[in-house]
Amino acid sequence: MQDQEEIQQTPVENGNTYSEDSIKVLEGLEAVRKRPAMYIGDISERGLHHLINEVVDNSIDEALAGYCKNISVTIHTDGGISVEDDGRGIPTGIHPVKKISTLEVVMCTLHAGGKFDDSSYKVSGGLHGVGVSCVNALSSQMRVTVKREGQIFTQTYSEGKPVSQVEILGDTDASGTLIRFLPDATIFRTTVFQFERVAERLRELAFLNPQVIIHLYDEREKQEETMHYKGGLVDFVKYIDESVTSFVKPILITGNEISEANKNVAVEICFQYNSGYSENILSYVNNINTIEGGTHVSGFRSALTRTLNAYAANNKLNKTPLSGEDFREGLTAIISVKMNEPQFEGQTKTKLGNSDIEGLVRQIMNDKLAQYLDSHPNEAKKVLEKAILAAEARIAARKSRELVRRKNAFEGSSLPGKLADCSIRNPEECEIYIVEGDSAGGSAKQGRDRRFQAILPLKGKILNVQKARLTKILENDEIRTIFLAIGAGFDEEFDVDKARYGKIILMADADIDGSHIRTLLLTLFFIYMKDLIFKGKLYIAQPPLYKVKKGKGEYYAYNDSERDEIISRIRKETAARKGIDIETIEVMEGTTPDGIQISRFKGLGEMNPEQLWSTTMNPETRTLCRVSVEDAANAARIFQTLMGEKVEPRREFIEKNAQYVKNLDV
Ligand code: 0RA
Repeated sequence: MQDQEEIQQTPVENGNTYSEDSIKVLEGLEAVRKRPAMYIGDISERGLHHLINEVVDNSIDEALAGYCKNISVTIHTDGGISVEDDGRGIPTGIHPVKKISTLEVVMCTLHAGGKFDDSSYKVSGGLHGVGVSCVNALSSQMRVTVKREGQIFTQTYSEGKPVSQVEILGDTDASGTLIRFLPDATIFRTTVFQFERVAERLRELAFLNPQVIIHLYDEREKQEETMHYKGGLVDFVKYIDESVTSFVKPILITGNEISEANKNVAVEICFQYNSGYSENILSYVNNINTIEGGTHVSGFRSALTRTLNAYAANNKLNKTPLSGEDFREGLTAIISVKMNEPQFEGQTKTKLGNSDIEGLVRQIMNDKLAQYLDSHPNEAKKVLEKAILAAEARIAARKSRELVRRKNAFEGSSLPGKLADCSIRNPEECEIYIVEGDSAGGSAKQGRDRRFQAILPLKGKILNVQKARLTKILENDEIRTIFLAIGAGFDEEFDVDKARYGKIILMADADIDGSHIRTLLLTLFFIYMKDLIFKGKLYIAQPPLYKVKKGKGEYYAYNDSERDEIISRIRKETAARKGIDIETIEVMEGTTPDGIQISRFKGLGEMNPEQLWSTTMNPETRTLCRVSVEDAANAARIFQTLMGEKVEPRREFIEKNAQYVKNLDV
């Protein structure tokens, strides 16, 4: 869920000024190199990983069109990536208009990568469906090898421009495309690919497209994973709910329909109920995660409510009237729609807008769910019993909410006593640090710039909102304090525009406990204040892990490799100054008392106010991670694992991630 994008406060634009007559429309791949963020979102770790998606999406397109079965992705030791598929291969004949090889046209022309026929679904309809030519533009080297029509063709490029002709290497019976690229280190802030981050998206694609077999191999660590889920969405739902107990088998609903707009639409839905209280709906259109939902999700929700209510009425199962949310308590659902020409709307262009899809999904769900309920009376009964319990709890919660509201607990006037507020009132300029522990809270209060920084210290762990019903949540002091301080209301009445701060920053220790607290807080925001995340207002502070000291010089490192870099830089400087060679220095460092001292910060509380300010809170020098719900599937699973009732998977998960504490939030 957390995006590792760095929000270091440096200007995005490079400061170029354009005189009127120097303005020209940038064409082609030069534009991509000048403004990479416009094409791939950003140039952080997220943008880097997005390069792989762009290439793999083309291979998935081939699979959807029925021509490709295997996709292999390799992370090479030189930092490059290969993506190989056994599709038809990129066309190589002479392009009728450009009079050069179509291969070169596809690889070097913006937006020329798409399929030309209308019979297959295009995956590349979403956020940054910019194609393989963009990846080419942002690579210092690229090589494509195509097997097609009996021959093997190849061409190489640099920064998006060909550095060779299309050459024929020999004959073959096979077909397919192999693309190898090396991301341009002058463009990306980091060029190191993370196995798990690559694996997450590939796994998602493998669940959504059960016909493909995806193989991921990491040459660096000799790590590999084959992703092939014949069960498709059923496997996906089980994967997400692996650490919670579900009390019905996953229900699979599929349909192929012609939409009102006369297009072929494939709908696949799988859902199950677990003993938890939260609702978990993941939705996709053409393999793109529609984070903000849309017409397919509305169709699903309304049909779920309508069909279950009708069944309850026909079988005289309920005394209490049931509402939609009652049927979504403990629900994990995946909705996947494949269609032509999806329209994406919303804040992040991840909301399906095509209006005819709502009725189409509703119809398929109504018909097939009614059939399912009729043929599975035991399961139907269990689902309805759960919904009735939820309705009773909801009514109780409303009562206590009204009570709370009457006491004016969430409304503006009275701010919590623990909050050290800032003096500026304009939310856009203000930020609040939600800090774990009183001692760290104290340092933060002293170290902050009180004009625009507010501090809210929290005591210990907050309530796990995924495991508790609303009534209990409303009674919890820590949670009430958070809502009060933010001042934007609660749950259904939550209005992000009323938030008293432009940035909400979570600050916890970089250890397992801190990570757990972060997860609990993320869960609270994820479930009850999602819009803060959509609007990009939720952040995670990045305190340093190490202090490296040499003489009077003090340096902070945020991870192991930064620490090692600092050490070697100091050694080089010392060596240069003393005129001795670096090996001698290394030997001396181990023994001399005036050597380099490395201390590890065990917690925020170990830092004094000045240190905390300069390393973690000063906007000029700090690094913040913005929380995003880009990888909703992974976030959902992590929440279930950390919050679910099964202990063993949680222990395993924490142990596996212990040395990469940061990854717990990914
Ligand atoms: C353009 C047209 C066709 C296929 C492709 C591009 C294509 C691109 C990529 C990128 C990676 N793997 C790919 N596989 C195919 C259609 C070709 C035809 O009609 O035969």
